[in-house]
Amino acid sequence: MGVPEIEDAALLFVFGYNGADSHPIVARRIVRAKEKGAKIICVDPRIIETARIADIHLQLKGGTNLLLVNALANTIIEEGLCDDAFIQEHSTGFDEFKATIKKYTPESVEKQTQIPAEEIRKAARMYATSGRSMILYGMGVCQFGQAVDVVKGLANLAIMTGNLGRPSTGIGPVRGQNNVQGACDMGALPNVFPGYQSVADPAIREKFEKAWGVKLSGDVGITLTVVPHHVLHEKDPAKQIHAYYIMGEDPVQSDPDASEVRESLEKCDFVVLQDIFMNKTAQFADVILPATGWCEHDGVYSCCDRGFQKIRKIIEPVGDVKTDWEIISLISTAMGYPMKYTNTKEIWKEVISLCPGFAGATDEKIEKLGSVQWPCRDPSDSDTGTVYLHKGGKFANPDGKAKFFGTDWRPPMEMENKDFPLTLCTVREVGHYSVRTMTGNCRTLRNLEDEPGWVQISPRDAESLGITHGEIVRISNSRGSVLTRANVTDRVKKGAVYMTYQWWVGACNELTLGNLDPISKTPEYKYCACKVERLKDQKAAWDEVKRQYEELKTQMLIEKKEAAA
Ligand SMILES: Nc1nc2c(c(=O)[nH]1)N[C@H]1C(S)=C(S)[C@@H](COP(=O)(O)OP(=O)(O)OC[C@H]3O[C@@H](n4cnc5c(=O)[nH]c(N)nc54)[C@H](O)[C@@H]3O)O[C@H]1N2
Ligand SMILES: Nc1nc2c(c(=O)[nH]1)N[C@H]1C(S)=C(S)[C@@H](COP(=O)(O)OP(=O)(O)OC[C@H]3O[C@@H](n4cnc5c(=O)[nH]c(N)nc54)[C@H](O)[C@@H]3O)O[C@H]1N2
Ligand SMILES: [Mo]
Repeated sequence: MGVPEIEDAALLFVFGYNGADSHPIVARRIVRAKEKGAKIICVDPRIIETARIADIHLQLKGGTNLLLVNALANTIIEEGLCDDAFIQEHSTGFDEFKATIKKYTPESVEKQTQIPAEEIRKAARMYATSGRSMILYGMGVCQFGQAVDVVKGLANLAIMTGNLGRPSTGIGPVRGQNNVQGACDMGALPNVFPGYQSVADPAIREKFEKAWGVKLSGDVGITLTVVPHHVLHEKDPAKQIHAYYIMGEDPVQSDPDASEVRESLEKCDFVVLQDIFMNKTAQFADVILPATGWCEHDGVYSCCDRGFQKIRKIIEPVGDVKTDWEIISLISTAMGYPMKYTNTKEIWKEVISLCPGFAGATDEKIEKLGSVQWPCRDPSDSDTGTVYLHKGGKFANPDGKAKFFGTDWRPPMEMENKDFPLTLCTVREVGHYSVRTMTGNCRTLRNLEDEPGWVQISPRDAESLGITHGEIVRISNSRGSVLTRANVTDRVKKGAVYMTYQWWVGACNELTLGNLDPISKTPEYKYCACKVERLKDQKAAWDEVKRQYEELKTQMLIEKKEAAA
């Protein structure tokens, strides 16, 4: 699907995705769809903005996604709302799937999901019968130990109702950052070269070996989230990590279980950080390579809808910096493999020459059309790219069919307990971005919202803990303990608290745990146990917050830079 198609859906099924805070521009399309008459179903444990304009808000208990998704599928089958012709012609595995989800009646999941069975039925009917239902999902799906199964579960809903391969239908992973899709497109995944070409395929390896004049390994690499394990606990010397080259990432702030991340960085023999600002990880770096920011260089981004778009240099870089591609080229050359690009157009030309799915997305075409969505295989003007996938019910599996996957629900790994009675879920807020180097270096944004961040807590939990709105509280569990402010709000349910991962002092990743989905290796950022405590001496608490913040600002050179400006 393309982002503009959102407006023309007859129904939007927004699942674990908070567009208003995370992608305000996409969120406007959701509002526009509503204005055009679309129905909206919102599945989120919090009363987010989408919930306020939704026809149905399924305010489930966090961590119960697959129970709900399976119950929706169960209802669609039981009530005879399937698109039988589509299932027959375009899919495999339906009978097995049916057998797996038979036990997931709406009644059977009522208690755990905290959603009345009748609400689940209503939502299932609405989704199955709208004619053009589109699913948008986000981190409320992906950041669990069981994530890929839920994505497949959402795909099951689309396949069984024939909501695929037509405009304004389908399943939209509204991907995180402006270029997270591009990182994957360019092969920043452990198992593929650029263009999703498998490293395990000898013919593909041979193609890249010829083009680059090197010998390439067919071994699948590792993901970011298992690096600490490979540094700290790996017994096989061939798999141990001793040096870590980190580019555009701040693992100390953004990876789960920060104390383990720090331990692993300390143990690494050599750490390189290539970034545009000092960040928390910079403290552990042996070498820092300063790069240019997005206004200071040319490039191509891929939008979450697979659209290639150009970014352009509009100002001269300030200071002793180089573009990321120049730094990589220089390092490579120094290491004995000369890279001699003179501009990004040359790099792009090489990309499309090696990736059949991108071959038609020439620089000129992207320039002319503004956005070209892959697959785009033909360089001629007639191929303007692919707005939505699976047209005519054709799928990428060898048999051309979609496959149903029925899976059973697994609870999150660390459930609330006697010592840590609340669940912590970590999310985003609109005013600050990811590890906050970019927005935290901006005084205007800091004036709007600053350290130590907030923890959203329900009025009932706050009352029983004796906490009032705006007070500094301590939030802790077996892994760590941080200070933040209490945001007492009835947008969250009793028993669950929410922090955003933007804050350096109120750093929620001191508490999160590295329970990874077995396939995607994404951590369970959305669920762990914690406790929240009232602090009697508020002045001492604020002094401590200020002390920690000043220390971090000094490390990140923020005051120094501003004093100089
Ligand atoms: N302002 C701002 N914008 C950003 C970012 C930022 O840091 N700041 N980060 C960017 C990045 S990297 C990304 S990946 C995107 C992510 O954007 P989103 O996908 O919107 O991410 P989150 O806010 O983490 O989570 C979405 C929702 O999942 C809900 N949720 C929690 N648990 C569950 C559950 O068990 N089931 C369901 N169904 N929902 C649940 C949360 O309440 C939350 O509202 O945002 C991007 N945009
Ligand atoms: N608890 C919790 N933790 C989370 C999440 C959550 O929901 N909860 N979300 C996770 C998600 S979805 C994501 S995507 C990650 C994001 O986490 P990160 O990728 O670590 O965070 P970012 O802020 O996107 O940027 C990382 C670094 O890139 C630098 N940078 C920016 N532009 C450039 C550039 O052009 N070149 C170079 N070399 N560097 C640049 C920034 O200064 C910053 O230091 O966090 C994850 N961590
Ligand atoms: Mo992300």
